[in-house]
Amino acid sequence: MIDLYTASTPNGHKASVTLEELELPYTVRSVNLSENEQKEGWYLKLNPNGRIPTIVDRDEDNFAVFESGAIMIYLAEKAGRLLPGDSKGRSRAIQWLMFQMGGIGPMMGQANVFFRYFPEKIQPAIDRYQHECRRLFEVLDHRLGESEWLADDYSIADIANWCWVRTYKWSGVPIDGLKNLRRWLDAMKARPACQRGVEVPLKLPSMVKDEKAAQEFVENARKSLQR
Ligand SMILES: N[C@@H](CCC(=O)N[C@@H](CS)C(=O)NCC(=O)O)C(=O)O
Repeated sequence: MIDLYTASTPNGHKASVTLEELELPYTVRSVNLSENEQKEGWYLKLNPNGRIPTIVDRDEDNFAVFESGAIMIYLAEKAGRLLPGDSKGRSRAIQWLMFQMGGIGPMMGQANVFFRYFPEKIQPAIDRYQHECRRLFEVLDHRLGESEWLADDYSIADIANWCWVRTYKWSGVPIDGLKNLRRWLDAMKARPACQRGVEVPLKLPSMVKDEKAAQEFVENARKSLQR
């Protein structure tokens, strides 16, 4: 049994979608980011970085894993699925996973900070991160023009990138003209495990449609930025 410590964010969803796809039994412990619970001493013992997600594998002497990419690799290896066994196939999947960890995630995160959360509008910073996200989306689109999935078969690399890219409207980054990316986004969204995973720990209203929910989300994010 896996214990998942998480919140409704793209990095949290990477862990819950992976658990859903692998059909591994897990419990969910919701971490209250607006109350800064992720920086409490008990949680820092599991995740020294004080961020979500974290898993604890109760079957392996309560082994704790932090960093969403490391969690995905750990779970895929535990279940023996979603990460190829041969060294080149495994490397290809890890390359696209790291592309998300070092590119898509941090850049979309910063686009959100400057486009949505920062009280001052610093246009050059907004442009910088949104343009870089668009460039990264074009890299994905090119890859998806030559392959159905990012690596050889459906893998944790698709899950990691999708959990972020699906929120492109919130980051204010257009996907116009990226037809391969659009095809892949639709294919991912149609997977029942993906649908279930993004409702963990709870189903959020669409931030781009629900103004009140968006405002509340922005206020909480602003509080976190001030800490
Ligand atoms: N590199 C980390 C990033 C995790 C991360 O940034 N989590 C955010 C939510 S998406 C968080 O916990 N934010 C709260 C905070 O920064 O205190 C990972 O991939 O696990």
